[in-house]
Amino acid sequence: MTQPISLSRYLVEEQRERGKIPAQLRLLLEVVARACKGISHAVNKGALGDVMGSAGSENVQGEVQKKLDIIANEVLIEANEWGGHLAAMASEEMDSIYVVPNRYPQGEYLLLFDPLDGSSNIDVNVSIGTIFSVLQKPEGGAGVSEQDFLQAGAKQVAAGYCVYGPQTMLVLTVGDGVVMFTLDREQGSFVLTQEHVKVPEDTQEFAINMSNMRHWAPPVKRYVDECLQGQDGVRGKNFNMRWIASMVADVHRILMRGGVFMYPWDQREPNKPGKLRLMYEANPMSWLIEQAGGASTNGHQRILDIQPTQLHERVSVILGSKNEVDRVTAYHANV
Ligand code: P6P
Repeated sequence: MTQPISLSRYLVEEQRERGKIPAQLRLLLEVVARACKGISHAVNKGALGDVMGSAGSENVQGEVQKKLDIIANEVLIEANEWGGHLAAMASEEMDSIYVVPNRYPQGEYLLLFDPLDGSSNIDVNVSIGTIFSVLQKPEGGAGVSEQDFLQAGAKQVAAGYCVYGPQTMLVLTVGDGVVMFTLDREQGSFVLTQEHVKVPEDTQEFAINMSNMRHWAPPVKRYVDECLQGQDGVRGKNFNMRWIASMVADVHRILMRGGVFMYPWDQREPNKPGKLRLMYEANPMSWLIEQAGGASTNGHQRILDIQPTQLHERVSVILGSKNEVDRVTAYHANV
């Protein structure tokens, strides 16, 4: 029986055998994974751990923070600030960047995260997750500023998520395809359970919040209407719909069996390009999807090519099976 491959062994081999990552990035990813194990432990306690419900505060997005949002944010900050591989961190839960304190050595990487995405699902026991993205701090310049984070998603050196569902799974790319690890709670370690993850180019499953239909732009409405017409319509096949309201869980399903996920611009807040955040939701998820052979656009351009202007800027997201994303994007071009 072949020896199971741990996350640590996979990362050492990515560094030593395949030369895909330097030691400092390997160390950073090991620490992020360890922090996710800690978050998983807190999430799994539920009502037994006094971690449910809201914290009585709002985040930079004006959203009510759950206790677990704050706990997860603190776990990631405390796990990563002392290691010497980071210059600074940015989080959905913090207004501005967190510069590594002077008492610790500064590193060359920038870590961005949504510490607990989908937190509206916490109190109803539906899968949630941590999303993370790693950038290299630009060369030169003393210190580190928010401007250093404003890099296109194509500049990421690592990206992934940890989904806290029936299994706790870590899904990762360092630009060498997508790999999945399952947490072995008896060993306390992530074990490689899937590599060479591929998103089928076609699908019969779409994910969107249908309650917003009356607010959508025509290209999105056209695409969904055609899916709903099923085999009697222009698509000539029936479609299924899923919406978990937890991006991590919806993206995980798409990585496992294909599909298209859409959180498009809509008329409810016309001045906002979309609901989801570019830097620590759309960019890491888009890189994972592209590394698995899928596509990801904002309806007009590749999400990974978008040059950010603000740390917490939002973006319209259409990602998943390449042929479906191409179709929705083409409908936007024909407006
Ligand atoms: P809605 C969770 O709050 C989140 O940011 C994503 O994880 C999810 O896809 C989306 O928002 C759900 O939004 O409007 O359907 O509740």
